[in-house]
Amino acid sequence: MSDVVTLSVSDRIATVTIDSAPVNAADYPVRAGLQKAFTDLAARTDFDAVLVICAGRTFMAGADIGEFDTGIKAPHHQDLFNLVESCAKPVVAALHGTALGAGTELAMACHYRIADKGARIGLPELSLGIIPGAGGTQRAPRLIGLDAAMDLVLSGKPLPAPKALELGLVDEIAAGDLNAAALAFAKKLVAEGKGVRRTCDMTPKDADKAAEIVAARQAQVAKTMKNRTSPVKALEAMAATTSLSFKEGLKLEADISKQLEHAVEARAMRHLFFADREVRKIPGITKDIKARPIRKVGIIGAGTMGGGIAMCFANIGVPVTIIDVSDENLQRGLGVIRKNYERSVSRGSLSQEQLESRMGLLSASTDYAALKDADLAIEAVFEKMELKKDIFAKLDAVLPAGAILGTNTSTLDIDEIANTTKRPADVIGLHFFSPANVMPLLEIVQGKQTAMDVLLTALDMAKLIKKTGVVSKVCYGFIGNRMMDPYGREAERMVQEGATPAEVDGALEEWGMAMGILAVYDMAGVEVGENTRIANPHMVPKDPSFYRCSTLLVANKWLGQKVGRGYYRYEGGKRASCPEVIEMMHAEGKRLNVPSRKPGKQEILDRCLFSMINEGAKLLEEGIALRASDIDVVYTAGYGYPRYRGGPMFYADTIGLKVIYDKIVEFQKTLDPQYWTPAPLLEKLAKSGSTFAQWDASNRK
Ligand code: T1G
Repeated sequence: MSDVVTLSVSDRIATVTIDSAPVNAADYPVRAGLQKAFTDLAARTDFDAVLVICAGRTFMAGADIGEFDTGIKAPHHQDLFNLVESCAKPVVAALHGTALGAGTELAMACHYRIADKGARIGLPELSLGIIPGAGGTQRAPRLIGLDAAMDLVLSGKPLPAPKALELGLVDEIAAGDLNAAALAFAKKLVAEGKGVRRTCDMTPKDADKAAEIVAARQAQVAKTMKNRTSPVKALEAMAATTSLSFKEGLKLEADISKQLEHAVEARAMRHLFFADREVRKIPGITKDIKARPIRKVGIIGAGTMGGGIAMCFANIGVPVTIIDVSDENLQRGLGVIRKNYERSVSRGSLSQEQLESRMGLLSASTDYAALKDADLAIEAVFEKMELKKDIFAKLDAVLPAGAILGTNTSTLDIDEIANTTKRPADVIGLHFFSPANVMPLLEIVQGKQTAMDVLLTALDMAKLIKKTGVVSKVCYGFIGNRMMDPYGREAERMVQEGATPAEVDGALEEWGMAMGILAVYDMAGVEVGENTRIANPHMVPKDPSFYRCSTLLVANKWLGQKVGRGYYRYEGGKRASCPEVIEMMHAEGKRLNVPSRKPGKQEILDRCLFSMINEGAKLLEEGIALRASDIDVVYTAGYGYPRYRGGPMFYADTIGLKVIYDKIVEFQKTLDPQYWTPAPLLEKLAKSGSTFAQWDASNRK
């Protein structure tokens, strides 16, 4: 027997135990061990039932995702799970932690399933650009019905055990110890003479409604998962359960899996799976460095950002004290937080009791002395350096030694702020994205003097509050906003040249951006960018046409969604083109002698996406971003960049850096040389036929 899969028989119950940290992924050793165990069992008669259990923190959490790039050796998942299902005696899977992907498929190939009450069971393969490839598309519909199976696969969200029980995905929820309950369940099966119950022999209970179910799900995919292949193919494979035999359906599933595994969509999403975890690996944070405790948090500023950040900590049970200059501000801020929680209660994602316990963790004061026992304070006030310096001086005076001083600034110089304190090593940037209690991205901005244990604490904190923390060094706009600058500039410029906001945003949204950049400005407030440029005149080129569109909108107080008009008009939550604004911008372009032209969709994409990539290359060579894959995480987690494109730098690699470089050189001639100078790193990689991925690999410490 392998050391990751063991087989034992006691009291005529066989137990197959998988023990392969960290998540019992179905890598080759696990698959080979499982194959050996069930091959041995096929030749034995000294048992009446089989338990399949996993050691460690979770039941099998899927195939080994890394194997897709290195090659998957036999035994292949489908064949292996068919072997499990063919067992002549009843096989019971005991599920705990997160049974995902191949883990759920293994469980469905077993004859019965018992789950720990906290277990979650899912088929998240679409998040990797593939479909369940270990029999899941054929067994899930047979077990829980076609529509429920399609919902499970399309959502990718793991089901809590009670819901899985309700759907028939599990047969019982363990009252106490899972393994003991599973053993009792198996013994009861034997005592009651209940034999095998093979999923492959079942028929989807809603097979008679297949046509309408499939049509509805196809419409859902067309609307919410555009530009993607895997969701469409997943529906095709699952629909086959009502027309093909189990064996034919498995063949279809295998053929589709083969087609998808190395397509760009799957490679992009696999890249992000690992990139999302790579961000936590920071050179210089060695094993001996320990994170500081975070037992109490102070938030300075009871506005939208401060309130959202406070919720992040209250959500994980950490007490928060909110500081502001007046009780009126504090009460308003607490009121907004309560409203946010009440919305979650009305949606059913939070109980009233949870609401009250979270609100109970929030206290408010106008006196900084209330922070005398805080381990972390995060300033989230207006973007004005003098104001922030004043706040940091107050924090420096009251916070206990060892406390961490964080600033939520999105553009100002962390080092300048740090130097106003006596403890610059304890100062760090924690750039949340609005709404802070929702958006997953957190830019962790490492100042020149930020201590390594402070950086580690911030990374651990990000995981605790369920954020994707990405480390950036200090520059104007850090990673995300620095790259958004040229992206937005090109969008605005094309409107001055003669395009309309709807044409620019439409091309970007058709390509896959969640929202076009001009609509983003309307959502965030057109004045935000304008105020930042006013506060940082040194950052704005002398070119008078630069960002003139938003300047004009701000001058007219057309600040975007909140006032009903900006680049667009907003009626009933819908955005519509605004002829008056378009005319005003085209006239301004003419007044400033911006050459009139009508960029087509491809030019819109190239100018917006390649300007972003060029800036990303500069961030890498300046050492602001540690990895190209970190930039991909920033853009997919915080800027609505489609995950199935892998992020700006991955996308660049799929286009080819030479193509991008040549296009930028062309723009340098035909557009504006001050904006279209190829980043030296991009030029170097393009000319050497290299990729950003190779740059990352060569720089991995
Ligand atoms: N394969 C390889 N490595 C994995 C892995 C997997 N499936 N899951 C986790 N890891 C690594 C991860 O990279 C990290 O490594 C460490 O384990 C801890 O993970 C045939 C084709 C289970 C909810 O999509 O969702 O089955 O960074 O930091 O926050 O149909 O891991 O420490 O070196 O995420 O506690 C489907 C993916 C695969 C589940 C735990 N399964 N994993 O979260 O820990 S495709 C998935 C997760 C498939 C079949 C198809 C999470 C988790 P390192 P972590 P966590």
